[in-house]
Amino acid sequence: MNDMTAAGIEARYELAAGMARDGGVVALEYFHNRASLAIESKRDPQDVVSIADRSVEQLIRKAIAEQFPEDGVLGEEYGLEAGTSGFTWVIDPIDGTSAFLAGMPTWCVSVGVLYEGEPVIGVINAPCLGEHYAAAKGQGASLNGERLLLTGAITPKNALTGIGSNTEVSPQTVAGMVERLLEEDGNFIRNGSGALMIAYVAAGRLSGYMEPSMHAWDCLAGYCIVAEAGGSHRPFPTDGDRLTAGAPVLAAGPGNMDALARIAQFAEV
Ligand code: LIP
Repeated sequence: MNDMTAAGIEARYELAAGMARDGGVVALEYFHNRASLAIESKRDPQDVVSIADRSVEQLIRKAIAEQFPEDGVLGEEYGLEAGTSGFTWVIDPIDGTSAFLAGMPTWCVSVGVLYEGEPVIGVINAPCLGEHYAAAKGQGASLNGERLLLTGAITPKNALTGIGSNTEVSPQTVAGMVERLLEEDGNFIRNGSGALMIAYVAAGRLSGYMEPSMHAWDCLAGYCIVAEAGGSHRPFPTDGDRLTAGAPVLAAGPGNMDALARIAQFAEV
């Protein structure tokens, strides 16, 4: 990584962290007043959105446009605006929208930055939990300022593994993953926010996280945090139209990738 790229990452890292926090403040206000939110279905009644998601994404997009107008931006609610700098922001204003609207605390604001398609910044802020995960390429990962360093102590056999699902994936595909995990003496959790569960992998709470299809805005901030904490992740295709398409997601703590890949059984990239 040359000095110019490193300087570009440093400048954006500060904004990403600030916008994840500021977005979290706005989202938390809506969360406390969620009874007044009009809930809309997107793909189907399991895929929901409200003004909370849109307001947070608009806030973050405005700040990026003011400071880095040459950057690309991809957000869950307003899609892709291509840039010219090589940097692309991937924003999930509220990941875990279903949990958010149901009054559960497992949701977060996820802000990632790619450079030439690679995750180089990841910030995930979970306001209800008081947790702020942050990482930048070569600078390590942290939770509330405390360094995250995975040791490989947890495995699918002695810890929980996150499994995500949504209506874009067949019930049989998800059931197969659950069955194979249970057959290998593991157990699973799904809290409705894939981004937050990927952050949990970086924090050593989960042996890994797998989901048959997620979008870049759901997972790439978390991928950066896991990598900088010493974990690993499956590649996520970001070239051309694949950046806005869904793809399988797998993040793993040290030593767990092979076992989790066997359980996930995702096709090669
Ligand atoms: C959610 C993901 C979750 C997935 C849900 C949904 P959203 O994102 O974080 O892992 O299982 O289907 O995609 O829609 O709440 O931002």
